[in-house]
Parts: sequence; C-alpha cells; structure tokens
Amino acid sequence: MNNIYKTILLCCCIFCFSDLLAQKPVDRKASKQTKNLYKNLSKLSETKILFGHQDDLAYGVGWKYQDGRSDIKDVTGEYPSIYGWEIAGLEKDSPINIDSVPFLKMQEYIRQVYDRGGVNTISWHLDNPSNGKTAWDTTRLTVPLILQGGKYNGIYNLWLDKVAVFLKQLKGSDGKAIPIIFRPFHELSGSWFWWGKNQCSPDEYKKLWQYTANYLSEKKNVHNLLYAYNMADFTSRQEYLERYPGDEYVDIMSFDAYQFTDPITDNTFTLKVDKQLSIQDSLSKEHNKIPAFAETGYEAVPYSEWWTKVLAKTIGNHRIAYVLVWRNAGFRPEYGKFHYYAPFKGQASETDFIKFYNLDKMIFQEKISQHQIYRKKMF
Ligand code: BMA
Repeated sequence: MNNIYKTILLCCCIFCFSDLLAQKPVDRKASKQTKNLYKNLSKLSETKILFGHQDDLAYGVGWKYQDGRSDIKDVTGEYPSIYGWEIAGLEKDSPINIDSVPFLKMQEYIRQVYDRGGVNTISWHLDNPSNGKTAWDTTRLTVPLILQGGKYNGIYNLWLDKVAVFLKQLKGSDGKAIPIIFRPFHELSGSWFWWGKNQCSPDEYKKLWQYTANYLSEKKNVHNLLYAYNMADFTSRQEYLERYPGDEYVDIMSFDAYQFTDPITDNTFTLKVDKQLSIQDSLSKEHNKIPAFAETGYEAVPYSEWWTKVLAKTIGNHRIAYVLVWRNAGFRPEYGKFHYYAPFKGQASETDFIKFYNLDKMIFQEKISQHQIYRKKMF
C-alpha cells in the first residue's frame, strides 16, 4: 500500500474511532438530527452559552400572536437561540396549553425555530393523573399509582400516548422530526408538584422517569428527544444525585433558580447559584452529560442591571449549554402583579440586556444558525 493510501486509511480509522468515543444521546435510536444536536450542544457548551426564553414567539408584554414578533428581538434585533414550550393540557385533549397557547400555533413556532437552526425545549406541568387536579395538587402520593401495576397506570399511558403523537408530528420544513430537549417532572427537589420530593421516594421518582423514557422510546418510537434532568434547590452533590435516574436515562443535567430578593442589598442568589453551578459543573463532567441552567429570572426585572451585574456575574466561567428565562406573561390579574422575566421595548433593564446580549459568550439566533447544530461536524 503506498503512503497516500496508508494516510487516508489512518485518517478514516481516527475519524471512526473518535465518532465511537463521541458522546451520544441516551436513546440509541435517536434520529440523526437529535444526535447531531447533542454533539454540537456538548461541544458548544465548552465555550458558549445559548440564551433562551419561554414562549418567546407566542406572546410578550402587551402583545399576543403577532407573526415574527419576540420581546427579545424587539430589544436586541435578534431572536433567542433556545425556546421553551409547555405542553400541559395535551393530556386532556385541550386545544390550548395551561397558559392559553394553542397547540397548533406552538407546533408552527417549533417548526420556525428548527427551520432557522434554533433549539426547542419542552416542559410538562401535567395534571395529577390520580384525580385530574393540577400539577400542583399534592394531596395524593400519585407516583406509585401510575407506574406499572398501579391503579392509574392506564390513564398515565393514555396521556403519554397523546404526548408521543404531539412529539412525533413535530416536523421541520425538511420533513425531519424536530429534536426536542424534553424536561419532564421538573424541579424534582421541590415539593410543589405531585412528583416532588415529599410526594415520592427517590426510587419511585427514578422509576417514574425510567418508565416514561422507556415508554416513549420503546413503545411509542419517539426518537427525537434529549432528556433533561431538572433540579430545583440543592446544596450538595448527594442531594443532586439522590433522585438521578441514571446515566442511561439522562442527556442533560440542569436546575432552576430564581432571584427573589433585591440583589443590591442581598447577594444570596449569586452565592447559592454559584455553588450550585460548581456542583453541576463537576457532576456533569463526571457523568459525561451536558449541563444547563434550565430556568431563571427576576420577576419583572426590577433591577435595571440584573443581566450583567447578577446573571452574567453569577454564571461566570461555569459551563452551561444554555440559560433560559421564563415567560413574559405581562400583568396577571390572578397574581395581582406583572409576571415577566425578559426585557421588552422600554423596560427598565433594556440597555443592560443589550450589553449582556453583546457578551462574547452569549449565543442568540444568528450565531446558532451559523453553527448548523443539526448537521454532523468533525471536531
Ligand atoms: C409558572 C407560571 C404560571 C404558568 C406555569 C406553566 O411558573 O408562569 O403562570 O402557568 O409556569 O407555564
């Protein structure tokens, strides 16, 4: 064999070997686009952070369902790079979700995001299958009742069937299934949801997760998901891992944390989140998972420099693939206050958000489109 052929063969071997070693999603049958998203997100997270916003295209403060509009785009000229969507309501065949977003519109937004190379993530504040009350109903120890052999297992399966239909029909203009970061049973270390820490044992939580993932992938052939494990508060590695369903069931390790007190006089948020990010940094490295800050924000952003002085500072050099702020619902009569987490045109933190947007690390739509994260790359 002459030298040129030897070199080509060697390159092929190195390429195949590195591909074998490369991280892969836990669903071994994950679609090509889902695998590529996983690898690219993992690689990007070494140096960059995607910025996300819940329900960004559906509504903002003072508007609803205006084609192409986004509060983030109104402020920066660019869309976010990751978008959160919520599917509570699907389980009871409602045409709209818990926050009144029509599922048909949501499907269309998810397609637009994928078509321009952005990322979609979905959460599910599903009702309590044992009594039809909301996700916040903690009056029953529901988890064991919906697992195999449980009284409400049939209902839960029916709900999963509906979710599977919805997830599978998410298709891009290229006809491919749209990869979704699926974040079920979120904020698991809190005790405000029926799957929370006071409502089930660690083992029951793990079983719920494993059952759900197996059902969706094996029974329903849903292969466009990356699974995101999501904590609320935690103070140690042990706590973070207590309910972790296992490396073969999780792609992304994440948590949620909100600013509640005035950051000018109280730095608890920064201290707490910095510590949580450190714990997650090391665990995600050890477990070979992608780390993320799945939900954060300061309701109504009353501190005009929150983005650079608190959020960017707190994130510091921690590794996260993305950070996502919650929805811009505007004034909520039921809460008697404004409920929004991203700036909008004229909002007090607008100028500071532009500084945050301009940070080298932050990725919004244009950069994510250039990265072509659904394509295979050689790193
Ligand atoms: C919560 C609030 C609620 C909303 C729920 C699900 O944090 O924003 O108003 O219904 O999320 O999106």
